[in-house]
Amino acid sequence: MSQFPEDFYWGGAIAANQVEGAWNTDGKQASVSDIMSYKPKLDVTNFNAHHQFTTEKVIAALNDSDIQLYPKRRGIDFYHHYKDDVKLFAEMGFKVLRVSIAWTRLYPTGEESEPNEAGLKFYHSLFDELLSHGIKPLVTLHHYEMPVALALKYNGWQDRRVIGLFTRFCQTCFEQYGQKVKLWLTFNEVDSIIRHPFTTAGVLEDNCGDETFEQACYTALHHQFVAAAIVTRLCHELSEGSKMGCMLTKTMTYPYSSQPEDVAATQIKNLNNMFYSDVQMNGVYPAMMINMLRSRGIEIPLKDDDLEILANNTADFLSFSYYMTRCESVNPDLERTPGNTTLGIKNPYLKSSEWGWQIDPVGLRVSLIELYDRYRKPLFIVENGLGTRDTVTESGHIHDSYRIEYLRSHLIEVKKAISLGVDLMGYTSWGPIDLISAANSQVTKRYGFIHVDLDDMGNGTGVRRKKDSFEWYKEVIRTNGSNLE
Ligand code: BGP
Repeated sequence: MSQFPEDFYWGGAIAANQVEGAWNTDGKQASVSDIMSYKPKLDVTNFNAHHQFTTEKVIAALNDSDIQLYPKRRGIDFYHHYKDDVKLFAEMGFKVLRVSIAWTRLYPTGEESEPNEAGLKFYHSLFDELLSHGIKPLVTLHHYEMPVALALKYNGWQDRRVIGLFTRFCQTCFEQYGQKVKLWLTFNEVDSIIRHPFTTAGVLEDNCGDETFEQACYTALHHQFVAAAIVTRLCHELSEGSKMGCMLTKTMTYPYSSQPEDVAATQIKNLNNMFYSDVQMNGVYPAMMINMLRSRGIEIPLKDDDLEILANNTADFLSFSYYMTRCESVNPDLERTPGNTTLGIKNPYLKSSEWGWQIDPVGLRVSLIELYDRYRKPLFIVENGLGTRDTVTESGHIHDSYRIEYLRSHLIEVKKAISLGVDLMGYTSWGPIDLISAANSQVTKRYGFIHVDLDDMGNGTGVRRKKDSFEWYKEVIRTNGSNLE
């Protein structure tokens, strides 16, 4: 097979916290992302310093009403513009749109006894709008959107009781939207807990009780694994015909050289990366990882029938994000470059984006083959794209040939993997409309086919404009990828 399958899900991916805005409207309360401030000059050599939070920092942010400093609070106002935006996605021929449901719209503090009606209504309208255009929703249940209230009260996912609260939120989602949504994802980039534990799991470093901060992160991760398994079972029970995927940041690492020590160090990096999907796809903790963690004094806090729950409720498919690759070496003097919330050794064969992320289309083919060979279950690329600055010409055009080239070269590699037999369900490019970037909270790091007239401070009309890539992607979808070469 050298073509994309006939029923291939072409589309785009967004997340509530990066587009909706309206952060305290209609009963919604703050999520962890609403307290992430604008950081255009994020020092990735010390990424953790920016993403480790204390109670004091969170409370200060909650008391700060500055909307400019916290861009995710305003997003691109998708909350009020979604009908027009969905119309544009439909014009491109989208078959699927990946969105997330903000936990805080349905349960503002995570602990209400009844869901918030206005929040329920918003997502009903969004899904109805999508379906009326023939676009299927692919819904992430947890995309850096935990209620801040749960972070403060329970130290987020470190507390096992959060499993129950999240399960109740998911049950509401399945009962409310199970007829409209048949494709679901549990945790966005579940592995990101070790890179930014506060946004991924609400873990505050000063609030870990008897556990060290690192132990608290792995405790929280275990609770997320158990929760993902429980809601996978629930989803199958409550939403007939639904499929539940897990979601990994695919961070492919190459040995910088063929020196065996470089290869060995690289192997560990890659094992670490796939540890998360190993648990969610295979239903067991890999013994080698348990040993590696134990050697650092970390234990997985297994309780009762956790192992059975994990084993019996694996994900139906593996979805992943793919933006860049990196190298590894035992030589400490090699030049490093940032990636998606990571730092890696620079690959001399690759070019980088303005944000330092190394552009590697072939790495996507390698990733697809590796993941399919490892799990033998369908894959779904749910994020891929180029974040970069765009220029609007005097006549109002945006000539983003660089974006087209990035996406085209990646899709050609996807096609090669499919022709080898990789079972790929779909491809949703990240940020089909400009949105607030996750790590830096910038809008000027643009991913979209659709330009949004806003700057980093939120100045602008918010008007949507089609970039050159808009027509290009429309043609890719229309021809089912046969125009790529
Ligand atoms: C992924 C996240 C997304 C998204 C993307 C791009 O890790 O799942 O939410 O934002 O990265 O990263 P950024 O927005 O920092 O450019």
